[in-house]
Amino acid sequence: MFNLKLTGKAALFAAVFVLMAAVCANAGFKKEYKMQVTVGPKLYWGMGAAKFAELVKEKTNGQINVKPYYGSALLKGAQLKSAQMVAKGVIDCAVESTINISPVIPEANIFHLPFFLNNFENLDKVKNGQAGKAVFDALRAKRLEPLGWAENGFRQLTNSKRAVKTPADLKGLRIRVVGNPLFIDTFRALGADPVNMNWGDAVAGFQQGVVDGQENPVGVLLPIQIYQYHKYATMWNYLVDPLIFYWNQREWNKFPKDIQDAILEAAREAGRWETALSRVGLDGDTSMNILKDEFNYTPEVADPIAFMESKGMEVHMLSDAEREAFIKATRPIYDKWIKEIGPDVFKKAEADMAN
Ligand code: X2X
Repeated sequence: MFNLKLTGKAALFAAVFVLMAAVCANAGFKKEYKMQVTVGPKLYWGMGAAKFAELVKEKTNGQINVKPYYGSALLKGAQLKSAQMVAKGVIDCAVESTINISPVIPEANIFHLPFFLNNFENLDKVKNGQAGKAVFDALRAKRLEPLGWAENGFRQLTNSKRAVKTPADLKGLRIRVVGNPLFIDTFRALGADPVNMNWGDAVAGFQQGVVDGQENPVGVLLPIQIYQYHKYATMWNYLVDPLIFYWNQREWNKFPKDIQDAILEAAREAGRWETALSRVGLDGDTSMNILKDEFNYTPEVADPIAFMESKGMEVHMLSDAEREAFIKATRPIYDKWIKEIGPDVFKKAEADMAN
């Protein structure tokens, strides 16, 4: 009798426990997962963040709510703190440029060696190859879970003073760069006068003429209407910044497998869409066809170069012969930066490109 009573009580406790566990599991998700985004919602990168949030909601049946905080609002503009703050769990996730994660992930600077990866084919080989894997492994080692790639794009030079076709043309120009020291070294090697500035201050800097020029991809330059401030563009593909979707690892590991799979799928799809958007008109018809065929999406600007010209810009396409002088001027910084990145990662990238 006594035993039976106990068994009955135990069963009741067990049932209550199971019920509570189930309730907790559902309530275990946060109301909102905060996402760091460096730029605003109109830039292609920002549009990719919105797409990701929308797809996460859809694919998790509304269980996971990602909220993008644009303009590095969670970091008070300090874009280079992104990886550190997501690793700490102050921010849940991000879609971030490799440039901005490099203080925590020096391997990510493999994409920023000047005139190293200068076309989409090489970029894709490196992202999908051994070097890309090394960057993802480095994120995991810092308690950041990488979910997938997107793209800010190959960075192009614009300025208000003169056409730039040789390093001599850059001499003395004040060029706004991100506060990643690799960029300072590169522009000093080219004879320019680089100025560190967070993105949050940069557009006002262009407007007020605090700097003469800048370097950013077309997916940033068109939405901020760079043609209002700068007449000259040099399309030189001198380096690229892919974007990475990543999540605080502790939070990530709390998700059940089906939620993880849904978020990974959202990152893959949003990344494919945003990468195509950032490449439209720069890779023949390839990206335009991806957007039309896979996403039934027509971008506003089909040809970014023609668009900039239609706004009065003088756009110079750097030729291979002209590129040689820029390569020669920037090679002296390679030794130092290959050491910082890791010589093994550099070798992997070279091998990926040779594949
Ligand atoms: O600050 C920049 O130039 C930007 C927006 O491209 C990055 O965040 C790397």
